[in-house]
Amino acid sequence: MNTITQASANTQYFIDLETKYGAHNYHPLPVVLKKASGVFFWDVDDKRYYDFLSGYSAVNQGHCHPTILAAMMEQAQTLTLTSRAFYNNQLGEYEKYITDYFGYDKVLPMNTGVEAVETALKLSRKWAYEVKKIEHNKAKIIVCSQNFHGRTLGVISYSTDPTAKNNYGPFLPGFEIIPFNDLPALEKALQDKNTAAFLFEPIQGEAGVVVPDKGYYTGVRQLCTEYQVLMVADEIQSGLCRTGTTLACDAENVRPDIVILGKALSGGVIPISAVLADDEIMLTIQPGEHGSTYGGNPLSCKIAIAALSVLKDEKMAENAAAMGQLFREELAKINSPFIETIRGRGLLNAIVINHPDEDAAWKLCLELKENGLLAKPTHGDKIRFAPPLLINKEQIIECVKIIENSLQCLHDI
Ligand code: IF1
Repeated sequence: MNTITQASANTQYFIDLETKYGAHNYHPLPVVLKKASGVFFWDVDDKRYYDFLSGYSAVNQGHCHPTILAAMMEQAQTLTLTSRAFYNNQLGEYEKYITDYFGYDKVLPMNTGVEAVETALKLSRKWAYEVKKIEHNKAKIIVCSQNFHGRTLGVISYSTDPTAKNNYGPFLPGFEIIPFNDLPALEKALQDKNTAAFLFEPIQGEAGVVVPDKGYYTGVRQLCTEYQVLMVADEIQSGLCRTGTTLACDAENVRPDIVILGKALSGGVIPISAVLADDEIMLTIQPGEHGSTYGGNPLSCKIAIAALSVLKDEKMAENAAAMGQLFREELAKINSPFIETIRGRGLLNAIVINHPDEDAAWKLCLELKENGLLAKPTHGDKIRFAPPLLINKEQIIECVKIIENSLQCLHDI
């Protein structure tokens, strides 16, 4: 029975405000949230929902985590921003903490994920000219089709999604696009002696949670080493315990040359991102050659240390691995004719919908909302399911039941 109801007056009021006064660069689900804690949201009518998007994996630690908020509130009353024109007593402590945490010589702190991706692209090019000694202005960076690395002009230059780049040209040159999860294609592209780096998502999130074959990370590592090309892992969405290991590349004990972090580095509190690399790469950038007003600000440093410590102290990688396995197994038991594929690793999962109605995934998400679970389609027929990593067994079972009940609506459309 299709139970999708008209939005309440309260909900409609806030939707109308955003429609009238805000840019229309999103098409949100018709729900207006006012409060969140752990795995739950509450809307303006006090209805509770399971959050199965986690701010696109920015809220791995759970909404409004008390440890992270406490760190934020303490620092917010003390010192929030010095700029990098001066030293402060938080940045060095954070830099030591995060480089020890991930095992790299140095970190370059930024704010949004895409700023960190752009930083990694600049580092890769600078390293190629100054260390690998490739021809000036000839640096090539290999990327994968169906990639998503952010929304700046530089980064969308190598997007293969027309929606992300339509009428935004001209674009940044110097990229070659190969298929994801294709080692022979990578080796072929690496024959170009001017190759600086291979930038990839260990699991392609926006493409619909595309998980590569076992051994892919190992193969990438071997090829990048053999051809003296930087292996650059964009772990902004796949990292920070989301896929059941600290970094997705840890699943094969592979160490990228550059690791890019964002999203859950702040636990969903404020934008914090980071680029990790060893000295040979990181020290190619000299004073004045890169920066950011808020990058590495004292408030972010305190928040990020708390966000990282929570992941480890609360064993969130282990829980993500166990709960993700349970989620996929329980989903499979539904045996729904409308679920074509279930895929993912840890608590980064997605289903591919099988239905003649091209809006079936959207309509299912509306039904899920009515039944108390918030998720959103990606690229039409795929629905990403990514709850906060502290979700427990009983909650997983309850949410699979909600998904099973909601799937019934697809019989009626
Ligand atoms: C939107 C997608 C997810 C990312 C990876 C870099 C960035 C992202 C692997 C840039 C950001 C966000 C952006 C947000 C929706 C969301 C998203 F649907 F766009 F593709 F998660 F899959 N690398 N992803 O996933 O980080 O600059 O946004 O901090 O733009 O709609 P950012």
